[in-house]
Amino acid sequence: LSSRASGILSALNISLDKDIEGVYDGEWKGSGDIIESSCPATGEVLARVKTASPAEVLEALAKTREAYLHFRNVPAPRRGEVLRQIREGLASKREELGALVTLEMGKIRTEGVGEVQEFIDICDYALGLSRMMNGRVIASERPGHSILEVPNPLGVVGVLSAFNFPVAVYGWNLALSLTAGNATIWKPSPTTPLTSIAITSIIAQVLKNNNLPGAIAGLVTGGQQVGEAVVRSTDVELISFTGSERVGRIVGQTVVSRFGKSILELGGNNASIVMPDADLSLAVPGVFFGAVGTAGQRCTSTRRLFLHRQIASDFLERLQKLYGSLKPGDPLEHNTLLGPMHTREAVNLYANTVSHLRSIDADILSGGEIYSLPSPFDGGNFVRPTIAIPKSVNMKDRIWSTETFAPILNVAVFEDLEEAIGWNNAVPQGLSSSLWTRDMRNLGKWIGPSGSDAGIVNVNAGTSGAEIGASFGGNKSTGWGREAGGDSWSQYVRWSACTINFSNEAPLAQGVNFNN
Ligand code: UN1
Repeated sequence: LSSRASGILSALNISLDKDIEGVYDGEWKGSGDIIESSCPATGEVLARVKTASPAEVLEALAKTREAYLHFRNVPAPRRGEVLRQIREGLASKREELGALVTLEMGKIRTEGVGEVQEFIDICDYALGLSRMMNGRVIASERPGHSILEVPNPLGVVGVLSAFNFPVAVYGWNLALSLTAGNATIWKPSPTTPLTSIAITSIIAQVLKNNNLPGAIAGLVTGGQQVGEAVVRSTDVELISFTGSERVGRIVGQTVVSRFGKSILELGGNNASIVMPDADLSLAVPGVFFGAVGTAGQRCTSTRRLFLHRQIASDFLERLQKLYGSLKPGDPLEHNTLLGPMHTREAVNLYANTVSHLRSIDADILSGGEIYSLPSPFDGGNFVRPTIAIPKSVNMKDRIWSTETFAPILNVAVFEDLEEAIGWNNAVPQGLSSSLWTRDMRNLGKWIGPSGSDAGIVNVNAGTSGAEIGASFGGNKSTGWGREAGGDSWSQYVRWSACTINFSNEAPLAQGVNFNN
């Protein structure tokens, strides 16, 4: 193993003397299939991980339920204190965890560290929340009566997360779930097991220090079967799933068929619209980061760019210059902006979409090729970020309506804002969107009833890189889920409406008279 990889792993106490145990339910174990974790930049195998056997998943689910029965009675501010300690544990290893994300997922260092920061931020948020998860008192129509809406812990939350944000998305869910008094079982992406093991180890240590059961934050690594077992289990009240629309449809249907709750974060197909009055010195780099950041592998990545005719050629010239300055390289190096794609399959997806663009005679302004780099990056998954102008602007066409999880930006030129908003809204997905303008009339239209139908509607800020304070999620085929801030927390609790009669009478509501 290369020295850079072993240095990062040993800083996180991950020993590679033998296969690593990928299951935690209070104890570390793993006797299921072995999966290999590999480095997207070099192709080297980082570690072999022992995943959960079917019996171990069931055992972990049972332990998680048991842990919930205990944890739900711990007062919420005490739970907040546990989160504060988790926050401290993560912060003390922020750089190392960020580097591990880079090593295993492939995103560049600043983005790897950024996602650990996102977990830290949501812990802060959840700590505050632990003293503010308030219910309500409602005026009753009957004398001597009160109605309360009471939030109580919900149960077990199953988190199925994706490869592209192996830390932050689990963080959003864990922090709210724990504050709410639930136990959480995590099924991470099979391609980022080391990151999930490192994160779980830090949390497990905090739980231990507080004499709490480890299964409050359980981990089951593995493939499809492990995920299915969690999704099907009637012992899991809420499933939070991030991933493809195809799998999300199955997960959603499975959970609803057993009357469970689900939060779905599925595909994005996000557009940026640039008006003629936009400040291009902000818009050009904003679109550049949105389209190329994380090598185009965020749910929130900018995939569609709509330029007003007046500024289109100027904008594209500037954008192409930025694309031209990009150099692929070691994502661990601090000045690299372009890391590898996560897997070979992702490279194939990129290549297929590029050849589709060629087959429909799209104008390819930048990119379109797979890089071949010198050793040790010859085994890496590097592709050239691509800008293309398809001939058609029919958003029903496959090139516009499908999300390709790769750095490919499709461009169209529009005449007026209504047309661009129409295109923005004409695809099945509805995660993020952004408008670049200095005219507040455009802004008002954009965020209003005839504006963007996405869950995230930005102005002079790109489609990606949301903070945790607002709720995060998308509409339509993105799944309508909301995570992180806002009132997302209210999904992680069981709400009761409690009518309390403190009078000496027992009147019925609506004036119903049931006396004879
Ligand atoms: C994702 O791509 O799954 O808004 C999450 C963003 C990040 C989260 C992305 N804060 O781009």
